[in-house]
This record gives sequence, C-alpha cells and structure tokens, in this order.
Amino acid sequence: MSVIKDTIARVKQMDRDQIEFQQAVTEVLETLEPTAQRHPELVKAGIYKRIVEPERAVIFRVPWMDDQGNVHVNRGFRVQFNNAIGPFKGGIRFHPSVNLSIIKFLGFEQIFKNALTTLPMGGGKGGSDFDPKGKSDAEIMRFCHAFMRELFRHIGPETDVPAGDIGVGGREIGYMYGYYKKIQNAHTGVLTGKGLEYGGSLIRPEATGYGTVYFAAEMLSTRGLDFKDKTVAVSGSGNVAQYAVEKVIRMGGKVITVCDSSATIVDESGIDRDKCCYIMDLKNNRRGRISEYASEYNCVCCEGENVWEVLRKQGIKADIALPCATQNELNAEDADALVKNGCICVAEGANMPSTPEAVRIFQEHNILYGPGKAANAGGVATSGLEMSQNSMKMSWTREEVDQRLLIIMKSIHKACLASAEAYGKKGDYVTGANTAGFMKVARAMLAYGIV
Ligand code: NDP
Ligand code: 2IT
Repeated sequence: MSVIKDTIARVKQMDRDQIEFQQAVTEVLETLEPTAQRHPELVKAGIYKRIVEPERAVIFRVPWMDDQGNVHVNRGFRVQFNNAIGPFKGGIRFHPSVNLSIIKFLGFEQIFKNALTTLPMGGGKGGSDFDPKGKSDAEIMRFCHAFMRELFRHIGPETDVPAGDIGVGGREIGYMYGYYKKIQNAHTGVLTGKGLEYGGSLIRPEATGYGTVYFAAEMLSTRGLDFKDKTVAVSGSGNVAQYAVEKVIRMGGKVITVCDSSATIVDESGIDRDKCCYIMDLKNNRRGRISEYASEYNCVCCEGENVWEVLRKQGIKADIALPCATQNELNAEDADALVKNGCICVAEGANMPSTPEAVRIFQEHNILYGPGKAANAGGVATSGLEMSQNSMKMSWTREEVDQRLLIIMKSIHKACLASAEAYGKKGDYVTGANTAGFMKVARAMLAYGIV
C-alpha cells in the first residue's frame, strides 16, 4: 500500500467519527501521490503520517451567564495543527455546528493555505458551538470574555494568532482582544482582524472577498476572459460574501444571488452598490435576515433553500459561481446544473464549500475551479500583513495593503499553475494548491528532523 493510501486509511480508522476532517485529508492527500514518488526522503521522514496529526488540540469549558442570569456551558476548541513555517494561525468560528471534526478540517486546510500566502504562518483553527444568533450585545461580550479566559494561555504573538471566521467579526475580536490585553497587561497584537484604533489593518475586513474575486479574475484571464457583463452567483451574505459582491460590481459583473442560513434571494436585475450597502447594514448592524432584502427590493426569495439549490431547481444561469457561505453547501447535482447552464468559473470564498463529487464534475468539464485554500487565502494573507504592521508598530495605507493583497493573490495563482504543471496536472488548481502548499511545509519539517 502506498504511504498516501495508508495514511488516509489510518485517519479514517483513528478519527472515524470526524467526517469533515476525513474529507479534507482525503482531498489533499490524494493529490500528493506524485510528491511521495518524487521525494522519497519525505516518505522516509514520515512527513505524510505526521502532517495529518495536529501538534495539539485543546478542548475547554466555556461557562457564561445570559441576561436573565441563567448559566450556559459551551465547548471551546483550539486545534494547533502545524507550526513548521510560522506561528499557528487561523480563525475562530462560533456556530452551533462546531465540533472537533470541523475545527480539525479547517485547521488542516489552513496549513496549506497559509503556506501559499508566501508569509510565515503555520496552520490552526478554533471555535465554539456557541450560537451568536439572537444574543444581546452584552451576552456576546460575556461569551467572548469567557472564551478568552481559557484560550489566552494557549496563544501568543509568536505562538498562535487567531482571527475571525463564521460568527466572529470585528465586534467579537474586539471583546476577545480587550480581555486578552487586560489579563496579559500588554498590547501584543495577538489577534488579527482588530479595529483600526487598536492595531487592525486597513482592508482586512474586505480581504477574503476581494482576494477571492482577484483570484477568479486571474483564472479567467488564462482564457482571455474577465468579469465584465458576466452573471455571478454568490452564496452567503456575511463578511466574505459582502466584499466579494462589492468587488464583482466594481469589476463590471452582475451579481444575482446571496443567501443566509434561512433563505436565498434572486435579484435578476442585479445587486448594485446601493443594494450591497443595504446588505452590509442589514447583516452587520441590524443583524437581520436576508429575506428582508426581498421585501425591500421586490425580488424572489426562496425560504429554506441555498443558492445552488435555487439555481438548479429554477434553471437559472450563472457564468461565475462564488460559494462564500460554508462547507459542503454545493453538491454534485448543483455542480451538474451549474455546468449544464454554462458556468465557466468557480472560486471558493468559503472553506471546502464544494463536495468531492462536485469538484470532480467541475474538473471533468474543464471549469476554472479555484479551491478555497487558494481562492480565499487573501483573508489570512492580510492577517499576515496585519501582524507585520503590528511588529513594526506602524500602519500602511488602504492602497498599499490592497496592492500587496493583489500581488499575493497573483502569486498564489502563479504558484498553483506552476506546481500543477510540475506534478503532471497542467491547469489543475487543486493539485497545484495542495502540492505547492505541502512542499513548503514538508521541506521545513524535514529540516527540523523528527520533532
Ligand atoms: P459570516 O459569519 O460573516 O457569514 C457566514 C454566512 O454564511 C452567513 O450569511 C450565514 O448565514 C451563512 N451560513 C453559515 N452557515 C450556513 C449554513 N450552514 N447554511 C447556509 N448558510 C450558512 O462568515 P464569513 O463570511 O467570515 O465566512 C464564510 C466562509 O468563508 C466560511 O466557510 C469561512 O470559513 C470562510 N472564510 C472566512 C474568512 C474570513 O476572513 N472571515 C477567510 C477565509 C475563509 P446567517 O447569516 O444565517 O448566519
Ligand atoms: O479560513 C480562514 O482563512 C480564516 N478564517 C481567516 C484566518 C486568519 O487568520 O485571518
């Protein structure tokens, strides 16, 4: 049995209830076969077996009190996956679905994504099964403080640098950073995604969405295409989706969908800048439901269905698809429908939004398919730029950070294509992203010996 098959089998056996983690490991390792053949030294040093095992995973109790004085207990996680090329780095997710499998899959993906950014960051992820929906601001604050009351001892600016993810934005980062600063009595910049007044970077809120669109634009350019006059389907309506929509509009595309966990809206007349501002205010300030958009702008609202289901069932065409909500939101049937209706490009703003079967369909039909670890790497890359600015105790202008983000996304695109070709899979961004990210981390691990 090859070391790759052996390692996948071992994960499936050892982590048998961790479905999402198994999915992420299988998806990455299956593309690494040529690296094992070409670099027997990596096999000999046990790199493949070691890379699927986190350095450590911390699970902790998070007790907090609601506004009525009731005590609740949630579960907190931080998986420190790999710090071969820099401190552990990755977001924190607050969502009721969070469990060890989801945090491990996200932490595993983060290793390769962070390696692709060109910056010195290892991979990690954290979160809690806490549901921020319907909570008062005071409850959010108490929860964030309770979460940091344990997390603080495991992180540090040279050890592990968390950031946001689903359910964790500027407000939550503020509460967590404030508590960390209080108990450490120091401004260490330990979280990224901070407010501008206390060490945050311009463009960090925009970076994942912008970066995803920059990456898609790079993929399109390989076929002489661009966003101009293209119909674009975006899923989600959170941080990543909002700034993806904004950037597509600027690039001349027409966005016709967004969704949240309750409904999808289809606006065939196109989401323009004013409508995009409405979504930002609705989701970030009023914390409302996307169905309110349909009432405001008199368009179609499909309750209980996500974007890809709606496009499939209603036979709606999209030239470009940007899944920006959550894992496994787009399945084989949805992929089939997208392809049949003429979709040319899929760039993943979310982490692992397409099921493995959906990915296969995109690849079989020669769709320009950018996997999340490449396409959405702009968020963490800009977190890396925030870390650099914190270290230098200075801040760059909006234009400077945006320019660096663009350069990084172009370089990731280039690295993916070069590595795909080097490992015999020309034009395959999945192989390219996995092999390029892996080889950087693997070489560092090899240099350290068996540690
Ligand atoms: P947000 O919490 O800001 O937004 C998430 C959006 O997705 C919301 O519209 C939410 O709906 C929707 N959503 C979440 N879960 C589900 C679900 N199970 N079914 C349907 N819709 C769902 O998170 P982000 O925008 O930050 O994250 C979106 C994706 O992008 C995630 O996969 C994340 O890991 C990834 N990502 C995020 C980065 C970042 O910097 N923030 C960087 C790289 C990747 P509702 O409003 O109802 O909750
Ligand atoms: O999935 C991701 O890359 C993120 N949620 C951002 C991580 C970060 O450290 O900025």
